[in-house]
Amino acid sequence: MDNNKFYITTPIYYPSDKLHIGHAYTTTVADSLARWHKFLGKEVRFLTGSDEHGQKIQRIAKERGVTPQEYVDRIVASFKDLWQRLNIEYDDFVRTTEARHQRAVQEVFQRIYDKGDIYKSKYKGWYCTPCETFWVESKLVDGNCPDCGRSVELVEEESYFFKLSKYQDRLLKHIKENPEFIQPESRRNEMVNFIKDGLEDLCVSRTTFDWGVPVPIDDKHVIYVWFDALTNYLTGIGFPDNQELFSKWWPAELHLVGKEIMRFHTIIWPIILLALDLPLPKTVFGHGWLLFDNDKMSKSKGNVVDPIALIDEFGVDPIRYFLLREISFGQDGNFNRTALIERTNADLANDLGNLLNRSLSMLNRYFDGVIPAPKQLEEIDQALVKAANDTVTRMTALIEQLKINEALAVLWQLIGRGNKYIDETAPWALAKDPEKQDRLATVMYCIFELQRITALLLKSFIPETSTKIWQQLGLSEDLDKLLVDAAEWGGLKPGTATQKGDPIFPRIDVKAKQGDTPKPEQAQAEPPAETQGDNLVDISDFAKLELVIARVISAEKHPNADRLLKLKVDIGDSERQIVAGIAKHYHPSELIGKNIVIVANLKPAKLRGEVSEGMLLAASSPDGKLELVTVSEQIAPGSRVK
Ligand code: ME8
Repeated sequence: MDNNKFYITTPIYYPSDKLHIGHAYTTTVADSLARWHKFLGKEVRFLTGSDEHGQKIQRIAKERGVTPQEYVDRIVASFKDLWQRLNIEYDDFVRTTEARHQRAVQEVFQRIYDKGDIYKSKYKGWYCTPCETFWVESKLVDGNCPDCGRSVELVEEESYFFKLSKYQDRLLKHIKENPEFIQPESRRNEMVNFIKDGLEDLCVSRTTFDWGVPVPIDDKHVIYVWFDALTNYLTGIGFPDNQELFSKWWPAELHLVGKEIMRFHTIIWPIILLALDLPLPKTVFGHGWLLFDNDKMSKSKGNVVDPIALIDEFGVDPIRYFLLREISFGQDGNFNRTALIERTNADLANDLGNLLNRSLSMLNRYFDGVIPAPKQLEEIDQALVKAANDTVTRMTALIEQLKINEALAVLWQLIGRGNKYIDETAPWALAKDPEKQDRLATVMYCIFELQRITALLLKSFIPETSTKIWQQLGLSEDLDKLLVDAAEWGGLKPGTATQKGDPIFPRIDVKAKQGDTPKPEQAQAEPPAETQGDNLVDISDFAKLELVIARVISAEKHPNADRLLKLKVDIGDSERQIVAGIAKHYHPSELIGKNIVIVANLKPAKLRGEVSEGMLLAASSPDGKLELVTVSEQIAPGSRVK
């Protein structure tokens, strides 16, 4: 197999309706994988499309009073709009109504017919139109489709049949000898059991409607929509007329599909290919379902999530990032707004956005925004270099195993490390000491080199953000063209003039979006870096907060967390324990006797095992230094701040 190419496909979706977030999920994953493999230096072909024939589409068009062609033309245009909004960079889009596809499907049918593997007979059995699937009576569940639970129709017609049974043993052998063929493993076992139960020959033509590709030898029949649709993977690489293109790309490295259509892709499709004497794709990966609030999305439940509305509201990268990061690839995952907002605030606004923002502010202040040359690397810097170089290796290995969410988690560990490095090296303290200018230069260089590497590692997943970071870093190379070797430490040129811009991810105001509150741990331990938004509150909202003066009686380090301090405070009529993320900014002894402001009616929360009964208020300077809000000793503990 040619290791230097990567041919990846998504399912071609039915234009029976507009696409939802589930379709966006598969396609975003495929797009990110395609981009990642390009980044690795491979030649990549990424194919998607639309599955436009069949009884379902013909019926819907009739209900709407338009021709099937008019109907699909409109919906397919909306598919392409969505892919553009999601920054999906496909190389080809196969519409099954295109002439080139009709040519490919008829050729496949004809070759298999000529070989003697398709024969004419009579079909009598059940059909599920929403799934476009034939069922024998014994497989029905309570008389309904075993896949979707909807009612099935009795079909009795003359049909052409494809000898699946003839290839059963060859397919089982292939699956056994090629463990990477069906992934993940749980799905492989399911498919093997299904095949071992015995394969019935498949009905591959219909006569009771005409919205399909005509059978080449018998135009009373149209070809079964799944036989038609699966062939798109060949159409998109020039089959049968462009032999050069076809032999360059076939077999595919990866067919990415949802788990409900694994049977078609791991039984019918490989048997079509075996009958054609073509090699089988390297891997068919069946990912899990995206649920909405833990429930399957469906129109009748009214819980279908429209990706365009989400992009309009949050921007494209929070959606892409959420889909890639939140769901363990292969398993079912849950979509809901709270999780989306929390992910965006925690990972994109706090970790990634804040790192850029605070470091650019410091660079502007200490070096007029120009990257200084690094001097002697100390141990802490060398550890950062190693962490960055290891991240590239670890991500590559994880993506090879399609563990995309884990690869992003690894990248976020590095980003977290970058923030920690700033806290630990405390550039604001170095800047005060003229003798530490060299050290300050080294630290600032390391912080920015880390972010140059991060932008490169992000570009396959959230390309728009990666470009924004690149621009603010003032880098001139064409980001699109850079490959993984550019992510090695040391590529940042001293003298680069950065260009600080707006924060790349303003925090989303959780309350304004949905009347919800952030997790207590985030609210208390992580003072927000940038709070933006034009969401006004009225005075009654403000009055709900009990802001009071608290006098610090004692302060000590948290036993289990470097960032946290544990304070005892007097609030007039009682004492409280407060745990706060200020250890990097205050020595416990500095705090004793201070009159600070706390939110006294925040629900208590445990932070690393210690109860915190309130939250103190603080503000951070552009370079990340925190300062507590205080009032003079004249004000008695317990006084309300109004
Ligand atoms: O099956 N979660 O098209 P389709 C995750 N035309 N993925 C989801 C999803 C969800 N809730 N909902 C849909 C067809 N998908 C055929 C395919 S291929 C030769 C023919 C994704 O419009 C997932 O990839 O019903 C699933 O397999 C596909 O959309 C089904 O799209």
